[in-house]
Amino acid sequence: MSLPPGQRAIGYFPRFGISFWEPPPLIAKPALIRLAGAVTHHLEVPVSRLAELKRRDILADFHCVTGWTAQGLHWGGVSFRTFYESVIASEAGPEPGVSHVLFQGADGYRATLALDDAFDDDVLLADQLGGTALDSDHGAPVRLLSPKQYGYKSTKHLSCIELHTREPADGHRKAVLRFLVWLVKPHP
Ligand SMILES: Nc1nc2c(c(=O)[nH]1)N[C@H]1C(S)=C(S)[C@@H](COP(=O)(O)O)O[C@H]1N2
Ligand SMILES: [Mo]
Repeated sequence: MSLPPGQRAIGYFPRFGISFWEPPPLIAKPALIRLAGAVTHHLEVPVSRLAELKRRDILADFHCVTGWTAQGLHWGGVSFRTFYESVIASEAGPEPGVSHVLFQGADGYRATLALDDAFDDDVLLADQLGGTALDSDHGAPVRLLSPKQYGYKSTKHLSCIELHTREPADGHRKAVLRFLVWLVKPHP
């Protein structure tokens, strides 16, 4: 696949992120995804539910806004749209007018997608990479994958999905994270 402007292909897929000097976060067992925000029922969904839903495989390049691209990654998981329709809509009861979704990771990382973008066919809740369970470098036990957007939208170690009826301030609570995100966001 051709690369977006300014990207350079590297022959591997690094662990990356704005807290890469810290170890991956500890994940409670069983791992849960909390549903919050503009929903009538706040609930926690076991990550193991993903095994019961319609599965989807994606072959995609992964572009970090700092300039590297890892090519031809093979992901497995459940499309976010499937998860929304079969779990969030029926069990959490979204309020009318949901327009944005904030994905939070167990390390406190936050990224917001417009609902339309999150419903793109290739946006996954990914729990597999290269045919095996996602490892902690790349976001175990489950991460968002939005391959048409830069990597910073693809929250790793997904712990909470928060619905919003307007664009939320997805400001990071740690000042150092806010600063690092501010550094990378102006990239075209
Ligand atoms: N929870 C969490 N998710 C995150 C990050 C992070 O620091 N924490 N970094 C983001 C950025 S900037 C990129 S490029 C990708 C990197 O994913 P990788 O470590 O699997 O290469 O994860 C994104 N998701
Ligand atoms: Mo990134």
